[in-house]
Amino acid sequence: MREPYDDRSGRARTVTRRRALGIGGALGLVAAGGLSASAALARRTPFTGAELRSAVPLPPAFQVPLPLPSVLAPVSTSGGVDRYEITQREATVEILPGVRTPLWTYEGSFPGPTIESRRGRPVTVTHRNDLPVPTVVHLHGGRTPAGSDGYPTDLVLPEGWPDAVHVTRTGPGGPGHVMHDPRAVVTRLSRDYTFPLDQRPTLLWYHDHRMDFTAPAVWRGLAGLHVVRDDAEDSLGLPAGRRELPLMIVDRAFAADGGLDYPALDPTSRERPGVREPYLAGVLGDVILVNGAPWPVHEIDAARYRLRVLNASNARHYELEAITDDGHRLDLVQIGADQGLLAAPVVHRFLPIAPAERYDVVVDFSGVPVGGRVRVVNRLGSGRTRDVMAFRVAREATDDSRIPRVLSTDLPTWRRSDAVRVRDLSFRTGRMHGGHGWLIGGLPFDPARSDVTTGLGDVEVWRLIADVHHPVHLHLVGFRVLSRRDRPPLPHDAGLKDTVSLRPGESVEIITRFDGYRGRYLFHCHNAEHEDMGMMANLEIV
Ligand SMILES: [Cu+2]
Repeated sequence: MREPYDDRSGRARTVTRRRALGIGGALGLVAAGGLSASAALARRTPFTGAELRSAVPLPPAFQVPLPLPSVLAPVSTSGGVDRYEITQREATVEILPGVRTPLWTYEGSFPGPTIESRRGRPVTVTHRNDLPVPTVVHLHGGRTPAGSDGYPTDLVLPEGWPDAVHVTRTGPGGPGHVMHDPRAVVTRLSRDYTFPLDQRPTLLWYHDHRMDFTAPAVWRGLAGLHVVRDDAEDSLGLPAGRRELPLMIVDRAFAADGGLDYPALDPTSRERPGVREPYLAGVLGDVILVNGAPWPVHEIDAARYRLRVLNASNARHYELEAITDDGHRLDLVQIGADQGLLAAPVVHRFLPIAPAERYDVVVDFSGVPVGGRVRVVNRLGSGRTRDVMAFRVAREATDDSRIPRVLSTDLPTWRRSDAVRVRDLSFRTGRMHGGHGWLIGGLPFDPARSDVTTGLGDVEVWRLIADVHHPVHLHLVGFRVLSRRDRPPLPHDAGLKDTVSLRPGESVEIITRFDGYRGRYLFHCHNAEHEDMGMMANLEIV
């Protein structure tokens, strides 16, 4: 069977779009016929989740200018540390023209402000919580000491919230279930997060990671970018300045009152986690936002651009391509992955991107005539969700940028023989606290349980297996993809990753070395609804 994500397949657009793979259906099939039957069904769907329909009129595509998130100024740069302050607060912003949308934000905007940093220069961010619920900040892709990594029970409580020494989990549809996490480090009102940033330069992102409530918090706007740079990357001659564009892609849906729609069981995100039955496999919106604007357009020079793409959607997958209005497809030249530069460029015609993945891509617009338009489309979308954004070539321009044949020489080269152990980890649906859940190794997340314990410096191979789409993310470390379905990795698996997209029924092997810091970390599915409904596990480095 052809795969919707297969670069070599020209048939993706002929894949029948099923409205949703309901988890109830998947559960029934798992019970009746095991993983293979479920996977066979799921493989025909380009996504895992169900789509909300907006109740307000939606604007035409390619009218709103692409916003560029503001870069946050440090409050201090003394002592070799850059210090920042971010207030998490409610704000009302205009996302759809003429529509006012209340959000939860970092500093009043969505995306939040971007932090620009240099490799090896520590950054401390003081987050103040002025929201009505507890929060947790995680720097996705950061090589961060455990105390600042945003463990899901290390809550920052807002004013007036009762002292929460335990996490209450009632479970979607199930009886009460109380979890106690004696190791949680809870603060009130604010918390300092320190990031050493002793890591390869790349695009990171920060977002909420509160236990059981990450999905609604990110959906409401708690996400921002964090760039790490170094001199070696700066010297490569890649497109830079205004020819380097961060593109945070998300999908959202809008309710009749202009607010974001989300099928939460508890719309206040205070007590009861989870989403309504049709959305248990993931929440999809019918509006595509790039940097917080619906289907935006950006005026460009006829030149090369470096596009730093992040899929910050809760559950939606994209397979991006860039097409001119006369149907000519532009190459997507991948120069970097989640964890920085590749060894050498990889040319794609389409680029699949799962939730939380990043791709660093150069696109050459020099062949597009002035006045011409290039649309970025999602081959997995349909109707309005097929469009993502557009570029309009406004002027001729000189271009002295280049794409070196060698981009980096410092990628880890772990071999299977380096591994001191091999682990098998399944990512599947199942029962949790009397309701539906998403499980790793058959178990829902429990902060008090020991799942994976490894030694600092150990190299391990993990064999991951999925029922439906699960983008699997490890905190602290980057990894390399060794195989997919016992075959060599796909072209977009190149480089150093921190999130790998498991497709329905697929097994993927990854290899990594657990170095950096000791402590309690996590690995989890980055479908945010799955993550909230159990699909996380502890990673203890000793
Ligand atoms: Cu998942």
